[in-house]
Amino acid sequence: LASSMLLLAEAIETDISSQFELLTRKKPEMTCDAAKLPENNSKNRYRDISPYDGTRVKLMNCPTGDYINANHIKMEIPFSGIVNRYIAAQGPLSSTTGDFWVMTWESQSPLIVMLTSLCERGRMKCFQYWPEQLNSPIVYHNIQVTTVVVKNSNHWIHREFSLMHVQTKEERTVVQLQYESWPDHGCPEDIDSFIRFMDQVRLFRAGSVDPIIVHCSAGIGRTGVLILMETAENLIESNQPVYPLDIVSRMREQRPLMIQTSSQYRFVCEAVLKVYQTGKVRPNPEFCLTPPTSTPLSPLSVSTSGPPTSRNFTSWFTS
Ligand code: PTR
Ligand code: PTR
Repeated sequence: LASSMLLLAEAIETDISSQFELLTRKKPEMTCDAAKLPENNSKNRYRDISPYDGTRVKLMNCPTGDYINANHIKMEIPFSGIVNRYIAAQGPLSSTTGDFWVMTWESQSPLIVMLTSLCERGRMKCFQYWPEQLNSPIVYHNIQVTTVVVKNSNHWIHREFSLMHVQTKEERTVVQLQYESWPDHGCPEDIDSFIRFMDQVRLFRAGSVDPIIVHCSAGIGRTGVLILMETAENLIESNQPVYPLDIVSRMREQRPLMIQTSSQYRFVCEAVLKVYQTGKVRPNPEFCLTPPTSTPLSPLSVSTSGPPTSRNFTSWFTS
């Protein structure tokens, strides 16, 4: 039995990867022209990662122009009234740090989720865009930022920044949660700590109608994993089926390439399953790797009859 389970597990793994690999990585009809303008070229961390024009975040009052490498992402949870808003962004460069704080201010975001270290394997992944020293403000464009709290736990760091708009003197606090131990192109080392981190993210989102800002280095791979995870958790809690492929498609309609590798996709499917299995007893939602073939991929579909061709992810892993 053990060996046949192993064979089955291998088959599943191949299946998960191949389904994921078939998804469109970038919508051909969506342009990314603003990223390629001469004045914006140097604002992109990676030449091959550009935001769609249609959903890009436009800065309203920024001395360096309206462009930043970031997209608005909206994930609706049908029938629940929940709409989670995100800004998915690249990790700031030293030259775009002011732009990043203008974006944070103008979006009224309560929370910045950072899913990268500053430096990985000797390569810079993100500029340290906040003041290292406590209570030593730095002004970025027209936003004064003061680090007021730093708390370390095993896998993440909790910081709080006090922001003040230099002209209006309006003040605001923003929480930043930085998850460490998650290299780009990879997966978190520890599934349980990632799930606990998600609880923190959701706690600090606190039902906000304003977007939370999520960034890694490119703002696609790890950022995509986090958004899929929160969406799936909300679906499970509102007793609705979870179609992870469908969620990936919805994200990629709003920012290209979201979730970078099939192992990241597999990781997040496992994390969703774990949340489902260890969660409070709820009516059994479906967790299906294949969306119903009879309905289009978008918008996020809810089937009452169950997908005709799907295989139930749960049964693969519980037996
Ligand atoms: N061209 C870059 C590279 O592959 O190195 C783009 C890139 C970088 C893509 C990081 C994804 C990356 O991961 P993440 O979005 O999780 O920071
Ligand atoms: N607990 C998981 C398992 O062994 O099934 C750990 C795991 C996670 C294994 C991701 C493989 C994973 O994907 P990949 O081999 O594609 O990196």
